[in-house]
Parts: sequence; C-alpha cells; structure tokens
Amino acid sequence: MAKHESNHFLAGVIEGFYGQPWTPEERQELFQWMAAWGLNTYLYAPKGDLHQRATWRELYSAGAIAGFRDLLTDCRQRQVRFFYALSPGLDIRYHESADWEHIQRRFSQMRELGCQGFALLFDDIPDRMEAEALARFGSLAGAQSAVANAVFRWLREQDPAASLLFCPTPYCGRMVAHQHGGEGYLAILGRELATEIDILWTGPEIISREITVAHIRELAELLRRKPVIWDNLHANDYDGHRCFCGPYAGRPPELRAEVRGLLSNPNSEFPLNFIPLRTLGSFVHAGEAWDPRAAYNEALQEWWPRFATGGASIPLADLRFFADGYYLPHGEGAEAQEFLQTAREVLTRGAAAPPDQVAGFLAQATRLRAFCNRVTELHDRRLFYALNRRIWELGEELDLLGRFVEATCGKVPPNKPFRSDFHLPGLYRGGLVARLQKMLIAEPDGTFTPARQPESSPGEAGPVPAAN
Ligand code: GDL
Repeated sequence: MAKHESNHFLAGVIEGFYGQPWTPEERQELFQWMAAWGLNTYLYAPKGDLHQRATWRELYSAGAIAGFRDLLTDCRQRQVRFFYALSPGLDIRYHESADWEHIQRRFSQMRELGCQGFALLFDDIPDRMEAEALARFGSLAGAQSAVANAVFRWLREQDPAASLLFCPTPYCGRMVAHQHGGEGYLAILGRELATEIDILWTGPEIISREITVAHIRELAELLRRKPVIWDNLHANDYDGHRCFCGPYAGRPPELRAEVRGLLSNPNSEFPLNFIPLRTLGSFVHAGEAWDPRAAYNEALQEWWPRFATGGASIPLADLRFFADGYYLPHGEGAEAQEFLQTAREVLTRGAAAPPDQVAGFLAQATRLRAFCNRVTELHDRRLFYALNRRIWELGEELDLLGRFVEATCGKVPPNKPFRSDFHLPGLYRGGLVARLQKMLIAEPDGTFTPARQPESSPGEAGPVPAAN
C-alpha cells in the first residue's frame, strides 16, 4: 500500500470556512461519505463558531459539549479521525502563561471526550504582537512555536498518541513573498516548531489553481517536514454568487508522496460538496494516472439521483451543463465555456449573427433555464436551498439575455432600444455591492482601473421617500 493510502496519511475535510457552520445531520452525512470514499480525517475549525476565534478563552457550555460528544461518536463509528482546532491569534498575549493555560483548558474539554487530534490555527490574524512578546521570543514565528511546543508537550504528557496541527500566519506562497508574519517566518518555524507538529499550507495562493511537487519540495526544506495541504480549491465563502462542483484538479498524483496529508476546506453549503469530496477520495486512492474530468463524470453520475424531483425529471446531461458552470474557481467546465463563447459571438455579431447560431444559443439558454426551474422541485430540499440563490440569479440572467438575443440578433433589429419589463433599473442588479463592483474594473493581469463613473444612477438619486 502506498504511503498516501495508509491511515497515517491525513486525507479528508476541514470545516474551516467563514459563515454558518454545518449542522450535526450534515456532519453525519459527511462521515458516511468519507467512510465510503476512503477519507479518514475531519478537522473541526468553523470560523463561525464564536469559541474558535473571538471568544476562544471561554469554555463551551454543557449543551455544546454534549453536541461534541455526539460528533466524536459519529466520527468514531465511521473510523474518521477527529481534530479539534482553536484559533487564539486575534488577541493572544504570547508571553502570558495565563493564555497558554486558557488553551489547555479549552483542549481539556475535548480531551475529556476522548479527542486526540488538535490544531492551533494562526491564519487571518494581525501579524503583530505586544512589545513584551517580541522581546521574549524575537519574532512572531518564535512566539507561536513556543506556545505550540508547550501545548504539544502538555498534550503528549496526558496522551502519548495525541497529535497537533499548526496553521502558520503566512500560509501560502504569496503571503510569504510579501513577508506577512515577518522576515524569515517559515525558516524560524521550521527550526523552532517541534518536528512532530504538522504544518498546514494552502499552496502558492490562498486558493491555489495548481500545487506542484517543486513548490512543495522547496517549502518542505524550509519547514523541515512535509506539509499537510489545507486545500481551498472548492471553498466559496469569499464569493456569495459562486459554488464549486468541479473535480479535485490541478494537483498531480505525485504530490501525494510529498505531503503528510490533503484536507479540503470546501463549499460552505454542505450538499454542494458531493463531487468535490468524491473526487478527492478518488484522487487519494488513484493509481499513477489522474484524469479529473473522468473522475468528475463518474461522481456526477453518482450525484444525479439526488436530483430526483416531484415533477419532470432532470436529464444527467443537463446537470452536467449546470455543474460545468459552477466548476472550479479559475475556470468553467467545457460545456459552460462553449456556451459562453457562443453567447459572446452572437452578441458581437448582432444582426449579422447566423440564424442557426442564434437558434443554437437560444436552445442552450432555454435548457439551462429549464434546469433552474426544475431544481425548485427537488425532493432533496436541502440541496434545493443550497442551490436556490444561484439558480435564481442564473435564471434571471438567462432570461434577459435570451430576450435580448431574440429581439436583436440574427435579423434586422427593431429601431427602438431593447427593454425588459422584468429587469427594471434600480431593482435589477441593484444594491450597494452591485454598484461598488461596477466602480473598479478588474483587469486580467490582476491590476484594477476605475470604470467610467455614472453621474448618478437609479436608486442613487437620493434616499427612498419615507412613507407616512
Ligand atoms: C482563508 C481561510 C479559510 C477560508 C479560505 C477561503 C485558510 C488557512 N484560512 O484564508 O478559513 O475559508 O481562506 O476564503 O485558508
């Protein structure tokens, strides 16, 4: 058995996104999936649990502890290793032993439930510390290593099988390049953090399109150990319009031998993680070759029965078309790409667009809209609720575009400008964020330029009149 297939390799899921944590029922389903797909590790780290970050010193209530007892039992039943994370970095005083004891007290609550896996996370925190701490430890990396080493020693005294994961303050290549966390952060960490403590890493970026063997080898040398990948490929907490149903991709199979584990921090909406986690399981257990698209197609087929409706059935091909549109952060799947390309061509050609191309585009748009309508009738209501915002806005855009293309493309356009009674200014694409988004143009090279600013636009003319 290859090393990455053994139980020592951490393969699984981090509940580590911002926003609403998953429910106990969702976690139960997750552990079922994981057991079936050969994933062995779950890291509890939801940023939406107040006790993770803002109130990290406060003990959990008896009620919350009862919930964790059940969670650990569920994990054990499915042979999933449970790791409990704490993020004290927002306001920890690294030099105060009282704060070290707070961490111990919080971990003790979990130890009493039989938990053996722990994590200290220092991501997304200020990279400064108090003068006393700096004087004592010399650097942020030194201070964090001292705290983690002490906690680790204490954990091991209680339980020789205990383990600890550590998330650095600069947790990707770009942050290190900008010296986030201070100069030489990773080298200090590599030197000072006990070698038994595993270090989490998201790749060259927070959301890494690719993670190469060369990148990890260079890192491992600095860290003096192989990292555990905290993979944000399918995370969507940073963009409410999107979700990612594409396959685990952009990581070569050879990567598995270079890391201590692969943990995915996926979509915040639990039901949307079927394909991401199914294909992660396939990737971990695949042979030397890895074809993400083939893995995606297999997983899609397995996901499809969940799209049973109370009305007309949804063809598998239509589910693929939709999922191709919500694929991976850096690009759409093949069918969505083709659809976008046709839309661009039809709009560019306008009246000169060939009628069969216009008809082809309209047929595809109608198909996708029909999918959106059918999703409202899913028997699996949680899946519907998870998709609801996306299908609503996708349906709206398709409706508008379809009307526009029908009225103006592939034929002599009418001489009056196109309007839609269903998409009125101020209401449609309205609101603060939509307006702010129009102010700066994000260029493909990563730079930003100001857009031409309208003098005012509907809804900006003044406050809404008070009703009296
Ligand atoms: C992050 C956060 C994570 C979040 C993700 C995507 C890490 C280590 N931390 O930076 O909680 O879900 O980005 O927004 O990735």
